[in-house]
Amino acid sequence: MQAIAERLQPIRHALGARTLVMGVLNTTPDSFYDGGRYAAFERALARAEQMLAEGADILDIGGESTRPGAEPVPEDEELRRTVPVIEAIATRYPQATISIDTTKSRVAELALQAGACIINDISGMTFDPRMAEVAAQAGALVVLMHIQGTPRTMQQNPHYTDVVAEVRDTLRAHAQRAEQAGIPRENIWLDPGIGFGKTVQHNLQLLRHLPTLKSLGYPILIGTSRKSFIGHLLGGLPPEERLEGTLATLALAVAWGADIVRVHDVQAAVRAVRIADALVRHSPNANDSLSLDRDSTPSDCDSFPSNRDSTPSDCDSFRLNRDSTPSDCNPFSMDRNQTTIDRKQP
Ligand code: HH2
Repeated sequence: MQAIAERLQPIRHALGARTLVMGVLNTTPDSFYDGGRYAAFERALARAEQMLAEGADILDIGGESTRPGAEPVPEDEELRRTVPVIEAIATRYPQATISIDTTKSRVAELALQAGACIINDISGMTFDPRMAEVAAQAGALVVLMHIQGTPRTMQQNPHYTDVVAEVRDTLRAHAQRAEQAGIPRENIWLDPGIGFGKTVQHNLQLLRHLPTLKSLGYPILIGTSRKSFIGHLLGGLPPEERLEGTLATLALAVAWGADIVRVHDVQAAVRAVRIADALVRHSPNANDSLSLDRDSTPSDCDSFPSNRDSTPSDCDSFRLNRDSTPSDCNPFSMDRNQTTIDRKQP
């Protein structure tokens, strides 16, 4: 099997040139959207194949639901659900980039041995003190997410004085701890944790203020896919009817600086982010994002800064004011004051 550094090469190459799409594959019976669909081994493999064919850059394999109220899954059970699937995907599709969605260091360790090269830890490596050591020793890339509380309790009463500043500071601290543990900077991605101890308004504020999180200097991953805030904003739609809302969040997240999106619907998401990329990154050819933009005129180019890290003052013609406060700029004005939270879905 390839070394982890080699397995990470394809995504290192593509990162920044286009938005990477991470496809969700939960081998759980109870995940809020795909629970039970891919718990059987053959179904999980078929789903992996489908997501790769649809253009997934990364497959994120999870064996424990982290939906609000979820109880922890014993380590043995999580291993039983995830490791054989990872091993089989890595064998059948050696080019696939596989991520393990876990907070347990032993699960991460065995998943890396089975063929994963990314650890996606919703606790930002805080639930298991050995996680950072496992990641550092293996040379794995880590996704460090923000969560307030634990999945069991996080939606009981999410509270922040300034959600954007608090999430930014926590993510900065996660990254610093990771680097101190020996994980190189280029192996760290950050994620504000949409739906993890957040009200609808908290989620919206974090999305609008992605440039603040981006200013930490790490790639940003966003996981809005079919989450409950989308259902709330659309009058209570169930997860099955949240695709269009999800795609809207993806396009704006890309415009606001997201580098990786974690989604259930790979084909739809790939199509949406390619268009967003064409607008934001000047990469108009969906299949070759590094090709030259032969159709763009100089005036097209002048109207938008090619550097997405530029400050709003650099890009006066960019209509979305990336530093505006929620009250200035509320594209979701339908439900500005909504604070209700769904207890079953992130
Ligand atoms: N969301 C979920 C799980 N893992 N990881 C990251 N980095 N970011 C996220 O937003 C995120 C995540 C929840 O979605 P899902 O896996 O579909 O549901 P469940 O936790 O019920 O399995």
